[in-house]
This record gives sequence, C-alpha cells and structure tokens, in this order.
Amino acid sequence: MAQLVEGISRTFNEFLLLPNRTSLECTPAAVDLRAPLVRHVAGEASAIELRTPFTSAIMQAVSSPELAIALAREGGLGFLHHNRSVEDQVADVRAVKNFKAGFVVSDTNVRPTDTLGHLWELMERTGHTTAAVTDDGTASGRLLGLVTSRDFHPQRHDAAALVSTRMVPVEKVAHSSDDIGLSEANARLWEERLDCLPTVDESGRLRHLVFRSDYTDNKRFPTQLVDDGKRLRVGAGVNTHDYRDRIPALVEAGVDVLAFDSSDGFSDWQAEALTWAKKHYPEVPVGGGNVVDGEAFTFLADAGADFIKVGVGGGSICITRDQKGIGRGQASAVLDVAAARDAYRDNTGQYVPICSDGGLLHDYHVTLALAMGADFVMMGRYFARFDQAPGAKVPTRDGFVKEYWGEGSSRARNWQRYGQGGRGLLFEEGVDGYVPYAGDLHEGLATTIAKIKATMVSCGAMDLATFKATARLTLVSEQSFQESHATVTVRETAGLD
Ligand code: RVP
Repeated sequence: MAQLVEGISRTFNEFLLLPNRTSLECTPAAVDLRAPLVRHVAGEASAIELRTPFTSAIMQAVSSPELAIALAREGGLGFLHHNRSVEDQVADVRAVKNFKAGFVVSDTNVRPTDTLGHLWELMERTGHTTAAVTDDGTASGRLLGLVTSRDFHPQRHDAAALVSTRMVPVEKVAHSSDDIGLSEANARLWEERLDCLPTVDESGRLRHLVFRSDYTDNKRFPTQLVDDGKRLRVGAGVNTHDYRDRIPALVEAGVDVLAFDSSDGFSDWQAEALTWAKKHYPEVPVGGGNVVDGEAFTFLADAGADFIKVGVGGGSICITRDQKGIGRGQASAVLDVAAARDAYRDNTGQYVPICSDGGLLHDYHVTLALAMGADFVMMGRYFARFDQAPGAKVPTRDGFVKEYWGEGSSRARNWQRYGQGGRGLLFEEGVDGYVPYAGDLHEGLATTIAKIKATMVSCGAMDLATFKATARLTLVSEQSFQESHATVTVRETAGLD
C-alpha cells in the first residue's frame, strides 16, 4: 500500500502573515532585499548575492536577453532558456554580457547605396530617427556615416535617391573608440552639442550608439546585479541530454550561473549531470530541480547542486497535475524543502539556497514564499506580461495581452524538460495562452518591491533572513479568505485617465 504523507498539500492562498512589532527604524527605505543565490558556508556570504530576490523562468515566452538585461538591472537574474540550439543560447548569453548601459546596438542601419524610400520605411518600422550607414548595412559593418530624420524628408527628397546623397559622412561625424565610458561619452555629447555618439572598434566597425536621452538612465537602476568586470550577470538553463556540449559553450560565453531545468529533478539523470558539471566546472555555480520535498532536496544537494528549485505542477500554464497526477501545493513544498535546507545546513555547515518556482499569482504570494523559507523566487507569468518579454503583444477588445505558453505545451515542445520516454512530447503538460499586458518591467517590479517591503515592515523585518526567522503565518478558513476581499460594490475605474 502507498505511504500517505502527513499534512495536506497547501497553496499560498491558504495563508496570511500576522503583523509583528515594528520598530521606529524599520521603514521601507531601510529594508534590504538581498538574497543568497548559491551554496556557501553557513554564516558567510554567498559568492553571488541577488540584490532583489527575483529570477525569470527558464522559458521561451519569458527569458529573452532583453528581459534578462532588464531584470539584472533591477538586481535580479534572468535564466535564458535551453530549448534551442547551443549557438542560439550562447548568442543570448553574449548579448547580456556585452550590454553596456547607455550603449545601444543600432537597430536602424542602411548601406550608402540603399534608397531614401527604404530608409524611411525602416525608420517607420523601428520608430528610430537616427540610422547608421555601414558598408554592409548591418549593426557591425564599417561605419560610413550617419543619417537622421533631420537630413531628409519624404516630401522634399526623391524616394529613389540614394542614402549617400543625404548622409553625413563619417569624416564629419564625431565618434569614439568603444572603450569610452558612459560619463566620458555623455561629456562629449554635451560639450560638442551632439545627439548621438557612435563608437567603433580599431578597424572602424560600428559597435554602439550613445544617445543624449540615455544620460540619466543609469541613475534609475541603483541595484544592478553585475560581475567583477561590471557586466550584468546572467543565468542559463541546461538539460540532462546535451549538457556535455551545452555547458562548455555557455561557460566560454561568460554565463554566471547554470540551472538544470527539469519538471522532475529527483532523478539519477540529474544527479549524474550535476556531478559531471561540478567535476568539469567547479567554479561555475549550477542549480538543480525541480523538487517538492525534503528527501529530493537532500538528494540534489548531495549531488552538488548550488541551489535547488522547488515546484511541480503549480505553474500558471502548467497542467502536469491534471495530466499525470503528480505535484504538491507550492506552500507545502516550500515549507518542507526549507526545513530540509536548514537541517542540511546544521548537518554539513553548507547553506544551499532554495527557489520557489511557479504559481505566484499575486505580489503577496512572493512575500509568503520568502517568509516560508524560499531564498528567492522564479516567475514566468509575472515577467511574460512586460514589454521586455518575447511574447507578441496582441490587441483585444479589453486592452492588450501578451502571449505566454508553457514549456510543456505543443507550441514549445520542450521534451528535454518533460521526460516522457523519448524525443518529442507524447502529451501536453502545459498550455498556450495570454496574460494581461503590464508595460515596462521597471515600473511593474517597483510596485511589487514596494508591497514586499511594506509587508516586511509590518512584520518588523529589515532583511530577508530576519523575515524568514521571525515571520508568523496563519492558515485561513474559506470564510476568512472571503473577508480578504472588498465587500462593497467597487467603483469602476477602468477608462479613467
Ligand atoms: P508561473 O510563474 O506560475 O507562470 O510558472 C512558471 C514555472 O512553471 C516555470 O518556471 C516552470 O517551472 C513551470 N513551467 C514551465 N512550463 C510549464 C509547462 O508547460 N507545464 N511549467
């Protein structure tokens, strides 16, 4: 007969936090959201500390380089997905590692022999009014000049005329070598009254454009997550099938952290792959998962995992529980694994952080996950809503939505994540759908952070370790859950500006 695990499988909606005493110095401005990312000696600092406890899901619909850049600039970490060729994933790692704040890779580029009509169309498509003129019309061709919307107008100039007739040739364009820093570039923009400063490499090939409008950009992001060379940090998902090829290429490209991504990480496959990774690349942290109980946590920690992801079946796009009848309520899973993590720390002196992955439907769910013991969270649906996520933005009668689909859906066909006995998916474990569009990540995350800090203040905690150690949780009855919501007719605010 099967063993019956004690306790009910519970989810975040079933809990609330009780306020603790708040001291005078405990204010939102004083709250520190730093979180350990990787295994370390208990009591010492983790080699990589997130500055805000957020990571993005290892999913096609979530973790583009744009999203990873935006998230690292907020102090979190993006995990680029692995459901594609090694070369494509490597290119995305490079795109994040090569990102220089204020230095943009030009997306509006022409050859001198292109027509003004073509240039106009391109500017309309990209929405940018400055184009680089390069020998091959790419963002990395030899710089031959610049042409802006001030140099020509479709009603004044013949659409068939060539770009070369209106461009400012490179000899007359102020430009710089690419090793210039942002403050120096900004100084030139102001002193020489420039709108744009192109940078080139030693053979004159275009590298970046620096615009005056990006001047204040850096000040918006005081908590960026960067490596020792001041480059943004980035993570990458890997799988237990091609890791011997994928990991070396990702490490070579400069990836900061790896994560074995499996819907069920409690397997000898994953233990073997972790052992291989730690043997060949001991200096590169590698996470494991997903698991939902203490036994599985200890198994992966013993195999060398540097952090462990928690969650099976709770993802917003996930139908694993419907399809296979496995999984566990996310709150129960986090509480159980956190207890095992603490026991592991007491037994071995090693602290192996855990990540609550999936099923965070409200901002307060993040706070609950952190209170229950998660060191940081991973989110898919949440990030898929923002401009920086790769899903298409689609207009509907009720406003814009963004596409969001699971890795176990037929659309993603990520058979490496879902071991169903062979290449390809035999049945779906995820759905393909939409999430409400939420604009820019910076603004959205700021609201979430504000709510987490406000709750921590109510609970009298100024850092996450204290929050975990002192939080008091209560289970809610169905009746008291109803009481959480407004009980008057709510005035309609949609449509007000
Ligand atoms: P959510 O944040 O609730 O959208 O969940 C995202 C998580 O769901 C991912 O990090 C992953 O663990 C899981 N996932 C991804 N695809 C699927 C699926 O197709 N079932 N599930």
